[in-house]
Amino acid sequence: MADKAFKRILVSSALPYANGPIHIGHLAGAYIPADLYVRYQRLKGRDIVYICGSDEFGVAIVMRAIGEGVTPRDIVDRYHPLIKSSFAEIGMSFDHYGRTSNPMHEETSQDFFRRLSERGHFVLKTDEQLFDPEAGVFLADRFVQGICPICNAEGAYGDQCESCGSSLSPAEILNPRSTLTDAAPILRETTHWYLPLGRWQPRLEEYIASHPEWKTNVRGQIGAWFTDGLRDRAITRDVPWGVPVPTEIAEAAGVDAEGKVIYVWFDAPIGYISATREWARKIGDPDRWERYWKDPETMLLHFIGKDNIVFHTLMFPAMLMGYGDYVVPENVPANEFLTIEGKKLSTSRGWAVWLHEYLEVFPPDLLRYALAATLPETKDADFSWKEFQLRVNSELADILGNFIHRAITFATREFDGRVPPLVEPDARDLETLEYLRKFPARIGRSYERFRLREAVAETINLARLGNKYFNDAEPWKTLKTDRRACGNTVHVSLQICAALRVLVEPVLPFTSAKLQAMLHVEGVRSSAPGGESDRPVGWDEAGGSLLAAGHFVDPPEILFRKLDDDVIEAQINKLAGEPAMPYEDPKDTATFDDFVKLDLRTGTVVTVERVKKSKKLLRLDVDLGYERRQILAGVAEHFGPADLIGRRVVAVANLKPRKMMGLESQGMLLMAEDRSGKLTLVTADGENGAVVR
Ligand code: B3M
Ligand code: ZN
Repeated sequence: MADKAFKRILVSSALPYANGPIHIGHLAGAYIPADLYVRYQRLKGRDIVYICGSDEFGVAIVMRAIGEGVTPRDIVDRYHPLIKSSFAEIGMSFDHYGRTSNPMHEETSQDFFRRLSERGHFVLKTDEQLFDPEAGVFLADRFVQGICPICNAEGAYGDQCESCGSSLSPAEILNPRSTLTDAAPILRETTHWYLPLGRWQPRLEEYIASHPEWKTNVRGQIGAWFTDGLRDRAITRDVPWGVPVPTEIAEAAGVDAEGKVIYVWFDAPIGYISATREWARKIGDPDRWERYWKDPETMLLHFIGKDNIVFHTLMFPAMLMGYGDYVVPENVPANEFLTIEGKKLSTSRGWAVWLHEYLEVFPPDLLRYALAATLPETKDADFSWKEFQLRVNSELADILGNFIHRAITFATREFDGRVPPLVEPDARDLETLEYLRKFPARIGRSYERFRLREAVAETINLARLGNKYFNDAEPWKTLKTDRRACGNTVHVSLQICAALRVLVEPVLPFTSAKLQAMLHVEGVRSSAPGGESDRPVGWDEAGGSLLAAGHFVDPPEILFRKLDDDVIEAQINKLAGEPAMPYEDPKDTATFDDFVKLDLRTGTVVTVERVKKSKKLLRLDVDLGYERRQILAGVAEHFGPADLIGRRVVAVANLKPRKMMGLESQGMLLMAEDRSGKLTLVTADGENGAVVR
């Protein structure tokens, strides 16, 4: 499969949820890698279409809306345009950027649902699901939070545990609470459609086995799913926001269609298809999308982050096979996660670098380059502002920018900006030209294998080669002693500049455009969507001689300015500083009677130990004067035993005991949580057992 020759390529990047802006973790996962790859392929002259769009359904959007007291529509209408424009500014070269609330998407998703239903690929099940008695709604996915049954971390969501990455269902969550009201959910009957993935396991195993070339991080995760055995996946939800289940299907099944929507992970990948259909309509060739989805000579590629692997490698392929006629993904080059300054990225703690904020300060190419050079391709990788500075200053400015600047400056000053002819080149000239000729294929090999970091490193190596050649040839000396040799050096150096103008385009498209404005290389293809794809000079030609003798180049402009320490410090401080978080909303009024129901007592912490196999829980013994209590507190990430032992605390002493990890918690300690999530202990003087009121 890996060697099959394809006629065309369809590339997608994961559809970002339109519930917040884009940050660099997103970029490093699914966007920068895809854009580099796509631009490379466009320069190769391949027939390629690049699709993305906003994922506008799902519980994540609804939760955000509830949190802000607005409608889901308000949320997506706010973030879709922001995401779209920041993508454009960083140079994402989508052929089309759609949104799943578009009519084309509803139509396409319902068509899928109907066809799979007609073909008997669904099962209908009525069972008891978690229901919030206070809010009066079923608690799908992220509406439930509690303890992870796999790793015992607290705060696991109904669909996924962010600590261990396990994918979960709400019913599996231990000690579940409603994220809407904090109520303990009750069980209530409801009917849903399921995709019995187990039926597809043999075919999926065969499919995955036919792709030994996939990245090991991807194959590893899939292997674990197969070992567990694929289970039925619910593909509908009781939430008021999503693609409606087609009424006639609900009616035929005797189910009330009201409020039943298709699960977001069923409709979102179909978003790739509906966006391709929108693209085809946009270019005035409405049927053209089918070629990219149904012709076996299409190579379908999904660029995603690691948390989306199961949906793209198992669930979506099963849906495509079930529908029939569709191609299945040829590769899913998923990336691992990006940390920032060594810490896990967290949007709620403000530990993130937001794309739209970055763009207010720096040019887009710097981030494209810095991220491409550190992509989490095989394991998690770290972004640090110091490394960003170092890459900009010592790679982009000192190597790439410097080489181009000195070569063109020399040509302008000593040869009136005209490319000198190559006359009786010496061994060094010939060797360098020969080396240059091989570069496109050499970098290309890395692109073809999705080794984008390597591709970018190789690209900079060409500028390194240029610098070395220029230094060794010493044209400032031969200028006086051997004008022919000097002209040859300038000739070869300008050819390297011209090659760079093409070869840096995938990673540095804006810089490449500036280079074009200085060098005026003729007939070069464009890596932009819908750009000049029929021109003679593309990737494969870039290593040849692109500039004829006598060709005129303009004086150079500075391509990269070095970044000063204070600019970088400012970014580091911003990251660690005040989180851009709102204060928590004021709570509803409580009566005095409500308040006095709580028995608040002062006490002293006498023992503290970590609870085995739990990242978050500490077990404490607290002396309340009249008795000792065992209290479990989910604060192990904030405090160690030494921070708490001997401390005077305030405890809720009449809270109904709760079991966690097999231990009973007989109370709760009061703490204050600030907007960044930092906890401080509430303390009190006086004797143990004093009543707080
Ligand atoms: N919106 C999840 C995410 O942003 C989801 C991807 C959909 S891709 C079809 O991680
Ligand atoms: Zn877990």
